[in-house]
Amino acid sequence: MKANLIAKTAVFTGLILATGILSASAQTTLTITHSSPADSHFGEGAAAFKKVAEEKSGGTLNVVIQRMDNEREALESVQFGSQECAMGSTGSLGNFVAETRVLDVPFLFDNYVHARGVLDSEIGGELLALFPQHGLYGVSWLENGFRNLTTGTKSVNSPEDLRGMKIRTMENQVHMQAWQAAGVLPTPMAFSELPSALQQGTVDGQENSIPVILANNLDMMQKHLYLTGHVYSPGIFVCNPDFIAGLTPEQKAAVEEGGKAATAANRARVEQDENVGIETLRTRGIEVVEIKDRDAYRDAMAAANAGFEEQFGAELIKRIRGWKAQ
Ligand code: EAX
Repeated sequence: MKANLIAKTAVFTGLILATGILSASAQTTLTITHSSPADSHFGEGAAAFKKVAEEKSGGTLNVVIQRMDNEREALESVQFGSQECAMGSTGSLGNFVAETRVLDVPFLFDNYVHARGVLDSEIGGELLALFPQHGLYGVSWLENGFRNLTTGTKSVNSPEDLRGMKIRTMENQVHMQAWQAAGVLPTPMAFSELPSALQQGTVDGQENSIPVILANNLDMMQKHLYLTGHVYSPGIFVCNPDFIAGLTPEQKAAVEEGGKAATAANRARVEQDENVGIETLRTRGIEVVEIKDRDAYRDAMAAANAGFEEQFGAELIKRIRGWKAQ
């Protein structure tokens, strides 16, 4: 009787275990965070990823999308493995994969075609290949957009006026060095802290892409928008390398396909925001100032260039600047 009960319990436990294992292997949950709201260039990238990755994995991947505006913490969590993947700007990525900082050099790219071309070329591929050495897996390059200066009460008629101003920057050494060269007091902080810093006036201004300004209503907290386009801000889609290594070949392919779809959707939204966003911002009330003499901004930051060449190699910078569409 007792033996029978033990046997039955064993079978029952075995069944529970088997079902547990089956349902666990049937679906793998992939949590991905992104900065900015769902209705943004990153939100659309994440949604496109979810659709394609779930479909191509035959339903074995369950993608959960969450918002997280502290991009450094998101990267730390991915590296640590407490979340599977993240999308956002490369603002703090250089603190993890130092080599990617070369992309943050101001006035490096002439336009979107140039920037996208470099990221899609072997240069972008070589950089992605370095991620696993730093505990991250780079799925695909995304885009945050060319960055523009915004200020609160202070107006800027020329880069000279920037001297002594406190400008929030991303937690990015290259950006900080460039602003410092222009006489600015760069104030690095996570994006999650930016709205309150602007509202409280702890900084005189900030710089960001049109998609980010629009999606996060930063224009409501600023009076002037200067279309400086001083630096291209890439985006990145990363996952935890052990998570990727544990996927089936079909799931891995689904993540890669999803990554391509994310890039396409994200870039399309940046383009749309760039095309109609400036007008939208103008009608919402912020003063939009075209910059006739962008070279003046380039010159103001030029003192940082020698340091950048030393850090990243003049050869690589030249290779990026000289990229031409095939
Ligand atoms: O979502 O921190 C920043 O300014 C970045 O542009 C961020 O990606 C915003």
